[in-house]
Amino acid sequence: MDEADTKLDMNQFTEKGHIKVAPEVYHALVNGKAVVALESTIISHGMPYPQNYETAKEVESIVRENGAIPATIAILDGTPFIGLSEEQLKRLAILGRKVQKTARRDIPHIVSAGGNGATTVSATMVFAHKVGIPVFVTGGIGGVHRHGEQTMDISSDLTELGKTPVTVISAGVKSILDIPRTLEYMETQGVTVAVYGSNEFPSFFTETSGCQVPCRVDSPEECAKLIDANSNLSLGTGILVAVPIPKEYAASGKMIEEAIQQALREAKEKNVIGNKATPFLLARVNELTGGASLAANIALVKNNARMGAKISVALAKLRQ
Ligand code: PSU
Ligand code: MN
Repeated sequence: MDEADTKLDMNQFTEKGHIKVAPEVYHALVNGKAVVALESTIISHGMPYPQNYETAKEVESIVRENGAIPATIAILDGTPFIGLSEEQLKRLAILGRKVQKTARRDIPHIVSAGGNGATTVSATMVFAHKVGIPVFVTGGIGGVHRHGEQTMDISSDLTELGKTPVTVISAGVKSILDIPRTLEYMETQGVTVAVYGSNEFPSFFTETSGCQVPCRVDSPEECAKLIDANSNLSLGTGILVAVPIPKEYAASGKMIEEAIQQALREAKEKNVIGNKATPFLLARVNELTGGASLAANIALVKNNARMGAKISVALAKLRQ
C-alpha cells in the first residue's frame, strides 16, 4: 500500500469512528499482521513518572521484538488514538493523574469536552475492537472489590469482557480485589478465563489465589486456537488469559500481601470509593513496600507483553 492509500483510509477511519489510527498500526491491520493493543491508565494512574514512561516504551519494544506492532490507546484533546507517538506517550506519562481515568462510561464526555483520557481495560477493549485488534496486553484487570456485594463496586472491565470479543492478557487480578467473586462474575458474564501454564488463577503479585479455572493453555499456538474458536463461532464475548508472574519476582508476594491488607484498611478509614479506589490502593501498596510492588509490577507487565505478542503472532499465522 502506498502513502496515498494510507492517508485515504486514515481519513475514512477518522470520519467513520472519529478514531485516529497510527499508519503503522493501520497498515499491519489491513495486511493481517499481528497487533497488540496496550492501555494507558496503567501509564497515568498505575505507576509514577518516570517509571511509567520508561515501562511504556519498553513494553512497546518487547512487543516489537516478539514480532507484533504495539498500539497504545488513549484519548488526546478529545480524539481517540490507536498507536501513540513517543511524544504523546511522554505527555501522558508526565501528566499522570491530571489525565482523566477513562472507562467505557467516560468516553463520550472526554471526547465531547476535548479532554485527555487514559483508557482503562474496558475503554481500551472498546477501541481495540472498533479497529479490529484481537489481543490486548495489560498488567492486571479490575474486578469485584472486596465487600462488592454491599458497595456494588464491580469494575466495568468485567462487563466489557462479557460483551466485547477481545482477548486480554493479564497477570490475573490483584488481591486488593475479591478474586473468587471476580471469577464468579466473569462466569456469569460468559467470559472465558484461561490460565497460561497452570489451572490456578494467579493473583498478580503471586502465582496463586486458591481459585481453579477450567481452561488451561500451554503455548501461544494453543491460545491462538482458543481465540480463533471464540471468533469463528461469533460468541461476542471476551477472553481473559492470565499469565502468572515469573517465579523470580513472586518471592516478594507475602510482603506485598501484608501491604495490601494495610492499604485496604486505610482506604476504608478514609472512605476512598468509586474510581479512586484502584489508583489509591496501587499507589499506597507501592509506598508501603518501598517500591518492591512497582518492580514486580513492571516485570510482570513486560512478561505479559512478551506473551501477548507471541499469542498475537500465532493468531495472525493461524488466520493466514
Ligand atoms: N489493576 C492493576 N493496575 C491497573 C489497573 C487495575 O493492577 O493499572 C487499572 C486498569 O486500567 C483497570 C482499571 O482497567 O485500573 C480498573 O479500575 P476500576 O477498578 O475503577 O474499574
Ligand atoms: Mn469501580
